[in-house]
Amino acid sequence: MPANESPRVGVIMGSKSDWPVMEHAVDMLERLGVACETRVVSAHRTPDLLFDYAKSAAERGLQVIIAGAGGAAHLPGMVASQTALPVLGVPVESKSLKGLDSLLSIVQMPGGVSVGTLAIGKAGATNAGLLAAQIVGLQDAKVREAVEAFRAEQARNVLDNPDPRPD
Ligand code: RP5
Repeated sequence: MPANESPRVGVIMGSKSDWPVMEHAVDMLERLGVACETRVVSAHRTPDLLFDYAKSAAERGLQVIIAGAGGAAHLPGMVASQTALPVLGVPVESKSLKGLDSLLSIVQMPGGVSVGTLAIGKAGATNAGLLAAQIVGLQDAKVREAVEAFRAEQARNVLDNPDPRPD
């Protein structure tokens, strides 16, 4: 991906401590050639920044926002309330409730403000990156081809290794 390409996906998270999960979204976007930006934006610790970030996202050229948070995870929903861009929420695993709290906080949006909620943890972050690329790919044939190639490779890996026993 060209270094000077402007970001089309914003990957934000409530805390630095979310990075080990959210980096999987970034890895997938990079793999599929989608430029992204990353930053910590906390719904509770930096609410003004959250509003500024979400309100300016579309005019800055972002097409999708991925928001990851744990515990009382209000970040994705609050971002969605301030932008018409698609928002993908990733529930980060919490220490006390293993991410069930994060999942329910993100998935139970009231009708009228949507957040596309992914699975808890690494799988959710990975799929958020993939889904964001699929959305970007609606208008970008190169990204669409990268998604198709990724899926074909994944299928080939399974078909080429049918034996479930360890090597
Ligand atoms: C949430 O609180 C963050 O998204 C994080 O998952 C959780 C804990 O944050 P730290 O106390 O580790 O900064 O806002």
